[in-house]
Amino acid sequence: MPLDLLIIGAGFSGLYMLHKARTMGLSALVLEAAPSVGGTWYANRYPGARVDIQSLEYSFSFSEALQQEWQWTERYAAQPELLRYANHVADRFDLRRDIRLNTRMTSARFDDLAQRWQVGSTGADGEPLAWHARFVVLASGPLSTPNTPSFPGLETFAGPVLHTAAWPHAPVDFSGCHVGVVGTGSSAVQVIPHIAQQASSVTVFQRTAAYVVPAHNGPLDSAQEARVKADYPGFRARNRQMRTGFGCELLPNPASALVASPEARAAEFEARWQVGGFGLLGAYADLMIDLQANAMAAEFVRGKIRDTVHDPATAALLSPHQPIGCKRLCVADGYYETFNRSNVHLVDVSGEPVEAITPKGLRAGGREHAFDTLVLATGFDAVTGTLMRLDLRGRGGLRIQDKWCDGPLNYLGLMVAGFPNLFNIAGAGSTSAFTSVIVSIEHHVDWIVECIAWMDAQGHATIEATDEAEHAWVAHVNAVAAHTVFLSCNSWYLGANIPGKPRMFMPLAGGFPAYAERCAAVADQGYAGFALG
Ligand code: N01
Repeated sequence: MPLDLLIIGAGFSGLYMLHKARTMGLSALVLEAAPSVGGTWYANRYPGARVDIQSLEYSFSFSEALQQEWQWTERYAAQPELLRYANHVADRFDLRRDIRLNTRMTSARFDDLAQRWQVGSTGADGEPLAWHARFVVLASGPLSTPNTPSFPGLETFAGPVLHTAAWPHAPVDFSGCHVGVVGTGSSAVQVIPHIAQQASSVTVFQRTAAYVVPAHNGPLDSAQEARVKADYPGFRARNRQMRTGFGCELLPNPASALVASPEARAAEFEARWQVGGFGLLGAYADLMIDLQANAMAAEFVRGKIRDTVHDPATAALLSPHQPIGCKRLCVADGYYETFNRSNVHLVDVSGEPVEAITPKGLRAGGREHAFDTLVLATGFDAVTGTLMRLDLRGRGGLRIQDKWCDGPLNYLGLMVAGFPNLFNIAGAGSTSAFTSVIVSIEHHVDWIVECIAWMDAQGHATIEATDEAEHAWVAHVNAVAAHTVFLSCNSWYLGANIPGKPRMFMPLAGGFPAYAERCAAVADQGYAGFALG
């Protein structure tokens, strides 16, 4: 008997997909390459790793019992607590019996005749295993394939090379070490302050300066927790009305930055800076759609950098020039302050890129910088990287690498023409990258199971995006992006962080409520834009 659903990945997406499938009476199995559930929160265990959205909002809403019983200790949970939460969910809903850990999916082919997927995997001992399923759900995460730049000489480095996205499980002791860190994105700004407290020296190699807003993390305020828990469903519903799926306690200001007085602007930015987190980008309605308005918020943050960093030359180097929020805003405490330490040095590699890693360090601009431990905080081959490494074939043997040679075509972010009965969670073409991803995950999973229930009720065996719907959707994603500041910098949203990757703006910047409405309308219209077999 084929399974109803084969789910790839046991992060938050895979866990909820399995739970929801079961509640609908569907047979489902999860394949997970890692030895644990938790996905991103299993792999990204560098010191300082924590979520950049408040835990009360970055958590499951599907079970009132779960959201009442779980107690977050901090405003922004750290990686160990998030991993405990994922494990708790797995236990609480008895999910483990249908999760195969240490099992990596290697291939998936759609069998046109049998109208089902044939999936190959390898277990921990390398033993090949085959699966048959009516539907495959890719719950493998948009940020799950680390990006290791192909620096010449990387393999010659004499000391340890650590990647933030594949951090060792044993604690790393940096005492007495001289550490080189490449990268200044979300992972780097969290890990650098921690390493700096332990290591003898830290040299940070910066290609693009990042905007870092404070989290003001601390113990979760019990009054806030009580208030939210008194009406958690209402809180979740209000968040689902937000473009980002979170932040309902600090509403976006509908006014334009361009008409506000300088004093009013400064006060608005300052108030949001004091709250911390992404709310700064909601200070004015035009910050993400108008470069002039955006520049006002950018200058406010540069002012904060100048106020914080004692050395003016270092402050200038740490000051970003791209529009704020164009690359994902970083949320962390103590990043800029770290550059006031005498053991922390900043090296600009924007004009003179890293030439080579040498046995004793790194060469850039003709100069060798010595260190004994290398930390790569160089991010991910985001959104498509994991799928493009799979042997994934749709109808007629169509390879995903051929289908996506110019970028990830998709419809609603959920399905790809030529790949029937293959659903993608939090993928290209959805708003997930701009939301609290758990809100997006719950939305995608609910849509998928409703779709399958409808297909079963109507007697359909297959569902597949049409080419027309797919092209129209990708055109819509591009058109929305064209009205924003997102195309004016090199970000992973665009695939620009990976040499040779096709440039296509992958996430939908239109806001979660409009996206959810569109998905619901498609379903209400009998799955318009899909071919049903
Ligand atoms: O990766 P990134 P990340 N030479 O791509 C640099 C989520 N996340 O792991 O900007 C020199 O943002 C690169 O430089 P540039 C979150 O969605 C969330 O930090 O490309 N430098 C950049 O500075 C986030 O957006 C959390 O010029 C090179 C850095 O490496 C996403 O994951 C925490 C280089 C990579 O930054 C990715 O974040 C962590 C090269 N050849 C991550 N190649 C939270 O929830 C790359 N770089 C808080």
